[in-house]
Amino acid sequence: MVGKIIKNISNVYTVLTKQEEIDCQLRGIFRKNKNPPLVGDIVEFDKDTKIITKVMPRKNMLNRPKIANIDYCIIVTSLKKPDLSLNLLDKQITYCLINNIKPLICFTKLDLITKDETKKLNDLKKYYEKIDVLTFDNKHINKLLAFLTNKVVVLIGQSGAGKSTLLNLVEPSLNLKTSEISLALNRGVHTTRHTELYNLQNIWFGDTPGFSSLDLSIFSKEKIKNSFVEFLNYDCKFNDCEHNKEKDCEVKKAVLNKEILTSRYNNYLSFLKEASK
Ligand SMILES: Nc1nc2c(ncn2[C@@H]2O[C@H](COP(=O)(O)OP(=O)(O)OP(=O)(O)O)[C@@H](O)[C@H]2O)c(=O)[nH]1
Ligand SMILES: [Mg+2]
Ligand SMILES: [Zn+2]
Repeated sequence: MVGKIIKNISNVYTVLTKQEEIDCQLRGIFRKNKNPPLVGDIVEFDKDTKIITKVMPRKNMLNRPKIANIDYCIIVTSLKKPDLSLNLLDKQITYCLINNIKPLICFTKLDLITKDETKKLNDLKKYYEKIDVLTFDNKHINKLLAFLTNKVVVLIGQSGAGKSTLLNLVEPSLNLKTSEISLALNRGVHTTRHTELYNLQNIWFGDTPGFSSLDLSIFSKEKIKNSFVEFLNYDCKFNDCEHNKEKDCEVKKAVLNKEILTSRYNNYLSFLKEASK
């Protein structure tokens, strides 16, 4: 039989077929394998033993959170509690693009920011839209839903950002567990512990455990550079310009001219330092 893995908690993989959900286990070969099946995978399994025997080729995957075959990734980004981190936001955008997944941003906690901060947010939204990253917020989810019909969409972001809350807004009867952040640490308390796909309003949504940091060190400088798509609009003197220490760099000029956000450029330099080669 064939189905889609919609949930994985330790050794149990819940597979959805056309008729039902069936809890399956892995064949030994997968357990030794460094590349086990993921939530989102289409798999073959034995109807009697309920053992997964084969994973179909994937379109794409993420390692953190672990999930496969995604159309869009919503980067759920809290403005306060936990506070907005443009470094983490840009890192998540880079992470999605390197993995061939289209990122969107959903801002949360707009009710907790000042008028001045709202104005800054609107400028920020314009910039990200210009580089082809659509932005939404959790006060206007209908706009988001209309856009995502029939897609597989994974929610990623810091613990406490409001991922599970967003899905409860889409479908209140879902009633996913959510928790207030720790005020002492100003960060979430890791409420969601596993990745699970939910079909809500004809969209597959993946709720995932939050993280506080992401590691880009396995990626090359070249890949990181190419993920800053706005840099590709500039012709530097050297073709392989890293936009770093080089003189006569058009990207650096564009930062000075305020065509490129200073935060984007500084985050780029910080990611380069992390890169593998
Ligand atoms: N004021 C305000 N609070 C919000 C908003 N969205 C979410 N919250 C609150 O933020 C807290 C964390 O929300 P969760 O949905 O649990 O966050 P999460 O991203 O799922 O966190 P993890 O499961 O730990 O990764 C909860 O107390 C929510 O009620 C919002 O737009 N405004
Ligand atoms: Mg959650
Ligand atoms: Zn350059």
